[in-house]
Amino acid sequence: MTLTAPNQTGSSTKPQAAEPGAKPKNAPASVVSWVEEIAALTTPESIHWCDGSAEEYEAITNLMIKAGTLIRLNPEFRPYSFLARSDAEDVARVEARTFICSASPEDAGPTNNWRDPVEMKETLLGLFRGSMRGRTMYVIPFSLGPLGSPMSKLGVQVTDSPYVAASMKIMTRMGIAALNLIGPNTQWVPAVHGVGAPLEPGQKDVPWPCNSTKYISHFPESREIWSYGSSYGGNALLAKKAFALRIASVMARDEGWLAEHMLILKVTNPKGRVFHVAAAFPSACGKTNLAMMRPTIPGWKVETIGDDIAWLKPGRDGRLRAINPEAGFFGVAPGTSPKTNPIAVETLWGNTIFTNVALQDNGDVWWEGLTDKAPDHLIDWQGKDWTPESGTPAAHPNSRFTVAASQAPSIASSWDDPNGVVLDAIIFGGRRSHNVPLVVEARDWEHGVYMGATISSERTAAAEGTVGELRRDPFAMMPFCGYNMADYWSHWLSMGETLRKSAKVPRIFQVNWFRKGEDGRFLWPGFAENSRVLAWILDRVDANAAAKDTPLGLVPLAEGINREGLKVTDEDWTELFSVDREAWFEELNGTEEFFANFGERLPGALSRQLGDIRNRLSQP
Ligand code: SAT
Ligand code: MN
Repeated sequence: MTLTAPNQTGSSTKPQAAEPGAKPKNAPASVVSWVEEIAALTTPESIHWCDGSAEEYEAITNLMIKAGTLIRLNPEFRPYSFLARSDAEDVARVEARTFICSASPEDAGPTNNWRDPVEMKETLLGLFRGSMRGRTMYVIPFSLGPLGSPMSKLGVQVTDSPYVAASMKIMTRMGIAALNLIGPNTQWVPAVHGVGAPLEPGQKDVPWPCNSTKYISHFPESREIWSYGSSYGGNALLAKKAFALRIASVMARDEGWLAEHMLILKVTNPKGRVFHVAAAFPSACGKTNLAMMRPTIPGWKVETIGDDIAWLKPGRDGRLRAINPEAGFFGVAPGTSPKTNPIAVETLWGNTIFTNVALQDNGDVWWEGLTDKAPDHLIDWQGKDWTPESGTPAAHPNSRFTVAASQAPSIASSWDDPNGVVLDAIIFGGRRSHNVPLVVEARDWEHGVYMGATISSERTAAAEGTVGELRRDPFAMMPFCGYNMADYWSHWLSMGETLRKSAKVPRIFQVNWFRKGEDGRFLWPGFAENSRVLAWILDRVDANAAAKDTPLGLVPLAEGINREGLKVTDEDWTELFSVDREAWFEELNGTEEFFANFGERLPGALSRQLGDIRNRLSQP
């Protein structure tokens, strides 16, 4: 059997919901024939077409409570909420098992795991054959982006995991309304997900079925996703990193837009002027905290549009517009507290699926950092008794909450505007204890692309390698770019050309909240105080703030950022922006080595930018 990408023909009459779970009347022929093909391969016991209704969500979660996959939390503290505990081996995205299967290895590039698409398809067909036996296959039509928006894309995921089906209801616009948008000529992305745990007749299921063999495979040319063996996060919620970043980045390259690993903010200044900002940060840089920030400076207001992914496209006026393709947050729980992120804590009042956090004796959840003092007794993420003496984390470090974006008290009313919002500024961040100043403005778009391409962050967890070691994460897209990273940089450069021709181009900035002094102390308080830096950035956009030219770019004057009420001394301030030439020459040598991995595909503009910085640093 050969599986082909679905053809794009279908019926012209709108689908209508039938009995719960049944195939909708007039379901698009292209979807029906693909679903039949996958069912013939995987042989599920039954097929459930998701309509996306609240009743359906309730039925699926009830089913999981019976199966032991979900525990209902105490409604007194956490109404309409659940706890899921994963298999101990299935707790995070697995980059080593994530593949880009383009026809040519050069099109995947040196930063991706490449596999031959024909061989990978054969492997997957072997693994998926009969793999859904004894299970229900859920068919999940979804829209990435507001329903019917010209910037949105459609997809259909099949999965034999009810946990994935329920999570997709929160994370995307899912169900009959999305299916309705698939016409005879509509492009949609097929995504196959299987836990890889067929059931023999009468065999008792486990709460979190999965397989030790895992493949998260992307076919950029045929725009398909196949994922096997894991039900955790981006491995399984295929609308997220797999579609909205890896496949979408390829679509964006071909269609002239950008699919980015960025949060989106709406910011209003004291004069009432509204700005929109997109920002890319590697993991462990407080991206969710920034997305939900409550500013400390008077008169400024920050609202959330997205916390993880942004699709950016020039509008009819030529200006770059942004949408959040997702409809929910899949956020890391540990470290989220009333101090670090009060808005996230408020968002999680109810209607939330928690995965791998700890359970309190009162039926509510807990994780490290939520309160200063841990409760005396908990059930940990593996279902075992836990006390503060246990010496292990009660919640898994990658434990998560899944919650609708609309539930955030900080959500902007424009968050699902089908026309998107006009971007004024783009920010690139990283976690760097040395070298990188608190904030620098790029001289122009090309310099900004260099800033994005050279994002790097220090490792914070031993699990990721040596703590403190530098990890390069260009545009925070290292694991998420669906094609050659150097081609992606060229695409960013050419987008600058396009934007410059017809309109105002967003200004680009680099930030670093994590610089340390000689004494090892953080020089900047971070968290909500980052609103002061944001204010300078937006004052720059409005041409109200002065800046000083340095070899690295434009930085604020000492009085340019309001430090009232902060313990940041004048010496700290100087250190936050100090440039150690020797250290910077080393930094540039490291960047040059990194760039060399891309050979001839490296855009000349980036080598030129590097040379310019070296020259400016060499001047006395
Ligand atoms: O699991 S996700 O890919 O959704 C989140 C992450 O690991 O970045
Ligand atoms: Mn992310």
